[in-house]
Amino acid sequence: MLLLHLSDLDEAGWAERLRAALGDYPVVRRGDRFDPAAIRYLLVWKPKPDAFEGLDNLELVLSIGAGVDALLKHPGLPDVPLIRFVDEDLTQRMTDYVVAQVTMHHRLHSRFQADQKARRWSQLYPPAASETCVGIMGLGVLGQDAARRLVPLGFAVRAWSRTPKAVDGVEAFVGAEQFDDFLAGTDILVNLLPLTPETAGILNMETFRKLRRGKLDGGPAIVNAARGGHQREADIVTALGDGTLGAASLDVFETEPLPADSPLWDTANCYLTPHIAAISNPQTGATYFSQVIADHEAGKPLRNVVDRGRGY
Ligand code: NDP
Ligand code: OXD
Repeated sequence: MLLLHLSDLDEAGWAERLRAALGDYPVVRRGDRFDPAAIRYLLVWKPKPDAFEGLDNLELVLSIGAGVDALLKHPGLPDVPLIRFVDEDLTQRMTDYVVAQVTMHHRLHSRFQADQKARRWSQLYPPAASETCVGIMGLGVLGQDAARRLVPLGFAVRAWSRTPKAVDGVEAFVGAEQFDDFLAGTDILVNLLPLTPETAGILNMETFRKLRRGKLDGGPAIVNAARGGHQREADIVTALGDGTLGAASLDVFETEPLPADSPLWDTANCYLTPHIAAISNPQTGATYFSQVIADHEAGKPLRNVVDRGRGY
């Protein structure tokens, strides 16, 4: 039996699609009557503290999110394989977001918007894409796709990962020892890292000061589409105020929803979206998770199992 435990999501819609995809296999929701001991699979998003109580025969935990940082911190998480969501539709949406923000900063959106507001005619030519370097932190499923879509647009693309990764047309940097070199040539820094103890707070003033200056009018830009825990928001406000950064696009925040009194709301050249860069689509999600269950039932190898030691 599959149990859905989806907070802040359309659980009924997911249940309907999963029932259609799984045929005869029973799917239940939290409010339904069922024997907890009969639950073998749990599909979760933002699990409540008691989410795993009584589920003594659980075989797999299925995460509707691609990122599992919060789930890994859940004190009740049992020691069974944890499968994260990896999906073309989600990947496409994330790349859409990244490309939109990168091209906006490359074409100096902040500068020309300010000129328009001031009714100021002031010609300034943005650098060519080939003169602009996008540095992507994280060269996993999402980082690789974003890189592959930015290269044909003509950008110089570099990326930083924990272990060596090769993507055509992308200059690769690896590990802590190459982090500063990676930053030194980056004009637009894109964060697509998982949130782990090693990556928490990585978007901070020290990092911003190491980015390349002189290519983008107003200063380098950052794009954070990964997790709020990666960013030091006070540093972002300071860096945008003193010119260390020219612009920032933030989809995720230290506290979500972003509190009404956060200074980020009113910070110039800071572009905020409410964690909508890439949603998990129930239609493709039902196909993915029903296939995971079918594979497991057939004794086939599991896909996209989270490595708890690495934290992603
Ligand atoms: P992956 O696990 O596929 O990729 C992670 C990448 O980060 C890998 O290249 C990995 O290196 C690298 N990495 C991890 N730790 C370090 C480190 N300490 N130093 C350098 N590189 C490191 O993740 P995804 O691409 O699928 O997703 C990335 C994140 O995006 C998710 O964890 C989630 O938080 C976020 N996300 C946000 C969404 C939104 O709507 N805002 C939607 C979906 C995801 P290596 O290749 O060596 O393993
Ligand atoms: C995810 C997210 O991790 O939506 O999938 O943030």
